[in-house]
Formats: sequence, structure tokens, C-alpha cells
Amino acid sequence: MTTAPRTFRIAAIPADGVGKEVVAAGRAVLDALAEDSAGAFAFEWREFPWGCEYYERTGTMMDEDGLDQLKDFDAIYFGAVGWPTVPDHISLWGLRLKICQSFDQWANVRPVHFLPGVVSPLRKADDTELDWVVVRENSEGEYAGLGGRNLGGRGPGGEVAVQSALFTEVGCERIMRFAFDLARNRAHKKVSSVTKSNAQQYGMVLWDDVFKRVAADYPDVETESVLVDAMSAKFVLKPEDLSVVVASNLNADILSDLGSALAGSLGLAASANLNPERRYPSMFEPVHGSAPDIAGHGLANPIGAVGSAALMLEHFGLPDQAARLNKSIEATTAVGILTRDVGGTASTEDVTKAIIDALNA
Ligand code: GGG
Repeated sequence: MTTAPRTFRIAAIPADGVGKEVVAAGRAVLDALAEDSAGAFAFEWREFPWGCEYYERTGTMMDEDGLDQLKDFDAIYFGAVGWPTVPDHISLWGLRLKICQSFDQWANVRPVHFLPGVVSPLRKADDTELDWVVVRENSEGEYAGLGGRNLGGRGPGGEVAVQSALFTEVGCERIMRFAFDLARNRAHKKVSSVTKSNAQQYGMVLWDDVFKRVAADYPDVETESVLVDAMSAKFVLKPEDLSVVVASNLNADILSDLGSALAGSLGLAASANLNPERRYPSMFEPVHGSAPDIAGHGLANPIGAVGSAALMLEHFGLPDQAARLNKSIEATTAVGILTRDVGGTASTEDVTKAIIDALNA
């Protein structure tokens, strides 16, 4: 008996700058994997031209009915958003945040780990193996979009703006349960919760209260609550103490960039924006932005995007293929095929080709 191949429909949104180069790299690697699967699975792609150039042509970052166009895909594979000619808050809210929030992708998972052959400011010895995961609350908090400008009518030079953070008990609880479930399946069963609840006494105290309540349901998982300033120091000074770090939208955004820089480069970091209920498509993207300074020169590190493709394979229920992809990334960095951001001279294309070659090694 033969089984029908499973075809995964993926919406590719390369968007801006190096996003175009790294999405092309990730697609090439995934297509190579599918070609080699003897028909067991396939990927059907549709590419969307949205982003800052699209905004300059049309006045919108994505089509008005864009969410409708995306909603039936199995996943979204995203590049990076932002370009100097468009204000960042317009490009971010018009595309990436719009998709994350409209599709209730409330869990943003950002693993941090060492790769062989990559020099990291944290690597103390060849055998030091660090890996932790930042779990970012991705639907509310400081990025809830609440506030306003021109408040109070104080005249020229006296403008007042308010930016509020939204914390709901439901939103806090679901991200914490997600973090605890993840920690339970890791060797180091620990969740570190991050806030600034000594200074932000409403939403973040609610976060702390919910954390204590949820932790009681996971007696097998070690816990700690750490202020974000102290956690930044801990990332650098005591990273071996970390396993799953759960934090609000802004705090986790900052900490995950710090984590990937400590692993060697922002270009290495993968991420998944998940709608765990699977009511809407989830979105997979490298953590890095559009990097206008190197865009178009073949210098971008494709590893963050390829690692994000591995997270997408896990989401599709193909963990062996995800592991195969991650092994190919490691085989590539281990022999020193590295882009400039991690001290090498290889191009985006060289690294992509090496990853594809390593799939069958
Ligand atoms: N691929 C990630 C990306 O494009 N990031 C741009 C950015 O500014 N993101 C802010 C955020 O992560 O909320």
C-alpha cells in the first residue's frame, strides 16, 4: 500500500532587505528536502510581494484582503520587515505585527544555542554546550498598540504621548502554560519568568501572580522570577542556569536579540510565531531584521531562516526532517563555511549550498 504524499501549502513573504535573500535560501533547502523525500511530502509555495516597496507603490504594506489570502495556508514563511524610506512603526504594524496579532500567534518561540565552529563571546571551552529558549508573549503586553499622541493640547513643543501595556490574566496564563509544557520536555526542567514588576506595578504584578498560580500545577519544574535588568546580566554571566525564559512582548524581544548575539550573531537565530490552537496559520521567520546596510550583496546569514524552516517542519509533524536540517546546519558551520557576521567569508549562496549538500552526507 502506498501513502499519499502530504503537500504543505506555504505562503512566502520575503518582505524587505535581506529578507528576500534568506527566504530564497530557506525555500531552496526545503525544496531539496522535499525532492529527496521520495514523494512522502511536498511544499506548494505562493510568494507575496508585500513589504516596504509595495507600500511605496500602493500605500499599504499588504493587500487590504491580505489576511483573507493567507488564512488557509498551512504556514507563513516570513523574511524581515523594515526599510529606511518607510517609518518603522508603519512597516512593522502594517505587516508583521498585523499578521501576528490577527492570527493570534500568541507564542513566539526563540531558541538560543551554540553552533559548532561559531565563536561566541560566551563559549568558555570547546565542550561548553548552552541552549535555552526564550518564550515571548506575542499578542499583548507593551505591543498591544494602546495609547495616543497629541494628548492634553499643550501646544508646540509640549506634546504628550501615552503608550500603554496590556496584560490579561488569560494572556499571561496561556503563555506561561506553554512555557511550562515546553520545560517539561527538556533535560533542564526550569522556567524563568521575567518582568520589571518592582517598577511597573499593575500589569507585571498580575504577570507575577499568574506565574505563581500556574507554577503550582507543575511541581516537577523548577522556577524563578527575575527582573529584566538582572536577567540581562544573567544571560551574560550565568547562562548555564537557563532553560526556558518566559517574558512579555518587549522584554522577550530585547532578551532574545541579546541571546542570539551571545550565541554568535543575530543572523543565526530562528523563531516561530505560533497559534497553538491551529485556528490560523503560524509564521516562521528569522529573528533578524532587514539589514539595509548589507541587503542585496549576498552577505546575509541564511542560518536563522533555515533554522526557522526547521521549526516549521516540526510544526508540520516532521521532527526527523527538522533534525536532519539542523544537523546539516551544524555540519556546515563545523567546517567553517560561515558568513561575514560570524567571522567567515562565505556568501549566502555558499552557506545555502553547503547546507543542501550536507542533507545527504
Ligand atoms: N524577521 C523579524 C523582523 O523582521 N523583525 C523586525 C522588527 O522590528 N521586529 C520587531 C518585533 O519583533 O516585534
